[in-house]
Amino acid sequence: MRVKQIKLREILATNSKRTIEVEIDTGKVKARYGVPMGTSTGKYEVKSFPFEHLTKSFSLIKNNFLTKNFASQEEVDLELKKIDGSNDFRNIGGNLALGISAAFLKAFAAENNMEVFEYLKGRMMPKPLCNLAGGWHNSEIQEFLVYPKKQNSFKEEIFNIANIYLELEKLLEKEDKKFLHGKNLESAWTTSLKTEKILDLIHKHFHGRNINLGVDVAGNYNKRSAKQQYTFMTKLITKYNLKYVEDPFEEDDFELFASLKRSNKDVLICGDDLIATNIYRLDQAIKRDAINAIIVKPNQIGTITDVKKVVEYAKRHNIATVISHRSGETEDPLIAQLGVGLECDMAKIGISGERICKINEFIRIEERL
Ligand code: 2PG
Ligand code: MG
Repeated sequence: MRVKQIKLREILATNSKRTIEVEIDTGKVKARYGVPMGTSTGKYEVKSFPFEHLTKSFSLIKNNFLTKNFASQEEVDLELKKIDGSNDFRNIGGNLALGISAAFLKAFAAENNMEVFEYLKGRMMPKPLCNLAGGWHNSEIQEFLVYPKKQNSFKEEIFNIANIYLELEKLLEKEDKKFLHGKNLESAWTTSLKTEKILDLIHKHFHGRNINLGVDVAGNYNKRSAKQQYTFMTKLITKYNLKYVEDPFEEDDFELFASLKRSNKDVLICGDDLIATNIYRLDQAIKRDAINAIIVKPNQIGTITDVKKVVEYAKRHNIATVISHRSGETEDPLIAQLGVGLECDMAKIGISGERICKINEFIRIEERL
């Protein structure tokens, strides 16, 4: 595939910060991808830069790319890595790399008259993993999450979770005197209730509704020591029957992840910042038996090929794969296409507000399947 035109533009993300979008034109099809951004970014993610820092590397890439004929996604991504020369896109920027890589993926699919999930040859609908409530990004528990225990249809289960989200609003109205229907960066309810009170509410009112309960701790110890954090996590898991715990410890604490996993065999212990969608970090985690689930965020690693590789590697080692949005998103629904195309087990996508772009894309894909 040859590209006739490639453009970089600055657009807004859902957090009102500026991000980038890459658009390519092959003469036959046009494709574009808006790159998301994290708030609690892990230190092992590839480097991202603001638009004004990217223009120089972009013109370099543009000149190079306009002269080439790419036969596959792998070739595109290899070329990006070659131009950059580092292992974390510190030269051209991981956000720019992903913008180009993902725009190419869409173009490859479109040139073949296919949707991305079809082009990737996947057919499995992930289970939605949705945050109902949360504090801000530095609170004790960043996200209070639910996902279906069993799923026949994605649509049925996402509607079930949406009902729960709306019922939770009513409960918060009653229980939280300070509740003003506020939402956080991912449009989950913000509440002044304490961690255990929130878990209590969700557990008590919704446990019979085909959902499992989980949390994303985002490695925040809230002034506890690592040992105290371990005790706290164990208590929450037991008391509220948590089935999913993301980043309960800091991003270098493989050993603590491993002991939590050892003593909670039926709980998904998920690595987000711990792994940063990086196959070498995943390999370390596997060797230490630290996790049984992995968050997959394309912009943590910078190319579609590396996303595919990390998902395949995780699957080979029986690690549940969770494709995920970022707190700062664009309206781009690509993660839904990737979730199905790569046959991920779950998709962390929120349940309200701007998050519906991904949800509705999943609904459309399911209809096609
Ligand atoms: C997380 C995410 C998404 P951010 O911690 O898992 O929910 O937040 O994009 O800020 O890393
Ligand atoms: Mg996380």
